[in-house]
Amino acid sequence: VAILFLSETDPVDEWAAALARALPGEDVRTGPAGIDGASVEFAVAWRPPAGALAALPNLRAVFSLGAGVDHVLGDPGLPANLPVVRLIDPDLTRQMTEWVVMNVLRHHRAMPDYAAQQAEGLWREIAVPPARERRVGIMGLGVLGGAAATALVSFGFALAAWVRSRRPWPLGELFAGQEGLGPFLARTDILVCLLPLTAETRGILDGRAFAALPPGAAVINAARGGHLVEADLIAALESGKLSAATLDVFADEPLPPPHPFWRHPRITVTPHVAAVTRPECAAREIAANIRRCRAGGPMRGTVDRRRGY
Ligand code: NDP
Ligand code: OXD
Repeated sequence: VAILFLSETDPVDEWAAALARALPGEDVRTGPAGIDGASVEFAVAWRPPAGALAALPNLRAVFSLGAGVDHVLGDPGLPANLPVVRLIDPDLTRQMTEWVVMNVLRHHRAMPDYAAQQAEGLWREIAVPPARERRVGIMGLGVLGGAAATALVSFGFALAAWVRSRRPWPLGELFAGQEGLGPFLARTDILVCLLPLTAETRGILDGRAFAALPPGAAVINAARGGHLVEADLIAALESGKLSAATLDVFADEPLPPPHPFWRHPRITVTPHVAAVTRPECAAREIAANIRRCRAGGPMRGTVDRRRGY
């Protein structure tokens, strides 16, 4: 078996067909049942059950079905030296850029307030500053955050980003590390989270972060639910410290029906759809990496397991 597909939530047949098209002649299997684990060379996985990858002793790499790899790295039985490869896919990047631009513009142009006004039949203009005075801050300037920043700068927003490692950045102000976080938040009216979920970033959108933002700031989370301390968000919205939030990802997905986010007047919910992996596009990227690996070269998107992304 060359490639084993492991996901309980993705369309198996579509994936099997896409992988077979991208890797003609390869033996592609779906699900671990009836397979000799020792024969599997590569796994393509989304939230693999704990221990599933450890049962494949000759695995050369595991490919995440998404850009995030927290669902793989969270397996305590993950073999120590197994290369974990995240998905870098122009289609995924384009979708995320669309979603982020759409929501930054929504908050910039006071759409949550206009929606509330419409519910009351209220015809009233809300003053909005020009884009150059609207300070947008992106947490995480990787493949997705970087592309979103490039698109946002064309609207003229005052951009900043927060990253781990300092370097030159021509599109705006760059803040790095723990010491950069406070100043970054203090100058951010619309905060966009596009960080990977790691030990360092879990719970980073908490009451302390919200307190550091200017009054009336908006928060957009397209990264992972684990970044957000949910009760702190509700408290910051209720107190008026934050004006609104748009959330695509949640600690518990699907977001349970009784969850207060569903009905909160200042929260917009989308069901983890900011960027959805399309099998046809992703299979091409995974196939290219399998070829690189077989040729003895580095794979694109190999995760630094120590950093967690
Ligand atoms: P990348 O690995 O390309 O980029 C990660 C960025 O985060 C880098 O700029 C990195 O800084 C920064 N970063 C990481 N840790 C820290 C830290 N401790 N402090 C400050 N900055 C940090 O990731 P992608 O852009 O490909 O993806 C980001 C995330 O988006 C994914 O991990 C996933 O969780 C989420 N996602 C959500 C989707 C959705 O539909 N909602 C779809 C796809 C992805 P540096 O540049 O210094 O290394
Ligand atoms: C991803 C996701 O990580 O869809 O790609 O969340």
